[in-house]
Amino acid sequence: MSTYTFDDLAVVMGTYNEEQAIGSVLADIDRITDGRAEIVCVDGSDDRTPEIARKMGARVVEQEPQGYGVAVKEAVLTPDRPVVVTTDCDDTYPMEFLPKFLELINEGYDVVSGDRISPGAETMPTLNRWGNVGFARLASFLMGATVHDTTTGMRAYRRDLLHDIEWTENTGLSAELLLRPAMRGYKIAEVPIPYRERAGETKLDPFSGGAAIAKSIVKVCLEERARW
Ligand SMILES: Nc1nc2c(ncn2[C@@H]2O[C@H](COP(=O)(O)OP(=O)(O)OP(=O)(O)O)[C@@H](O)[C@H]2O)c(=O)[nH]1
Ligand SMILES: [Mg+2]
Repeated sequence: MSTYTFDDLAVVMGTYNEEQAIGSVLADIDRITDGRAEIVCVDGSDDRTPEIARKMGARVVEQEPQGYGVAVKEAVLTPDRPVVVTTDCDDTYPMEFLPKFLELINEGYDVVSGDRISPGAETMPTLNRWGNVGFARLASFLMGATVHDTTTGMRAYRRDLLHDIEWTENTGLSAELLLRPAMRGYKIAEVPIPYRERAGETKLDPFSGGAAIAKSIVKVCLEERARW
C-alpha cells in the first residue's frame, strides 16, 4: 500500500458567501500542509469569496447556488489526487487534524470521519446538536452499527470510492457520503474532533434542512440494505 503525503491530498469545499471565513480557512490549510495540498472551492457566491480564494491559490469552480450537496458532490469529484478531504468554509473544522486524517488513510481506512459529537460540541447550537445526535442514532439503528456523527463536514476519502458510488442526495449528502461506503463494507474510522463556532451566517435552515437529512438517512439506508 502506498504512503500518501500532503502532495497527494486535495481539500475541497462548497463556498457560498463565506468572505468572512475563507481567508482563515485557506490560510490554515496552507499552514498545516506547507502549501502542498490542492484546494478546490465550488463557489456560488455573490460576495468576494471567489476572488479571495483565487488570490490564495485555490482552484475555483463556479456553480449557481443549488444547495450544499450539489456543490460538495462537484467538489469531491473534481480532484485527481488520491486522497480527498472535505471541509466547510466557515472556520468550524480543525485543519490541524489533516495530518491525523491522512495517517489513518495510510493505515488502510477508506473514509476518516471527523466526529464532533463525542467530544461534546459545546459550540454547536443546541438544536443542531440534538438533531445531529438524533441523526446518528437513526443511522446506527438502520445500519446495525454505531456511528456518532453522520452530518460532519470534515472527512477524508480515498478518491476511488468517490467515483465508484453514485451520489443522489443534496442537503443529506454528508450523511450519504458516510452511510453508503459504511454499508458497502469500506473501512471507516471516526475521529473525535473539536468544533468551533461558525464565522459568518449559516446557509442551512435547521427545520427544513433537518427534515431533508432525516429523509436522506432513511432512503440511503433502505437502498443500501436492499443491495445486501
Ligand atoms: N457553492 C455552494 N456552497 C454552499 C451552498 N450551500 C452551502 N454551501 C457551503 O457549504 C458549507 C456548509 O454550509 P453551512 O452553512 O456551514 O452549513 P452547516 O455546517 O450545516 O451549518 P452551520 O452550523 O451554520 O455551519 C459552507 O462552506 C457553505 O458556504 C450552495 O448552495 N452552494
Ligand atoms: Mg458549517
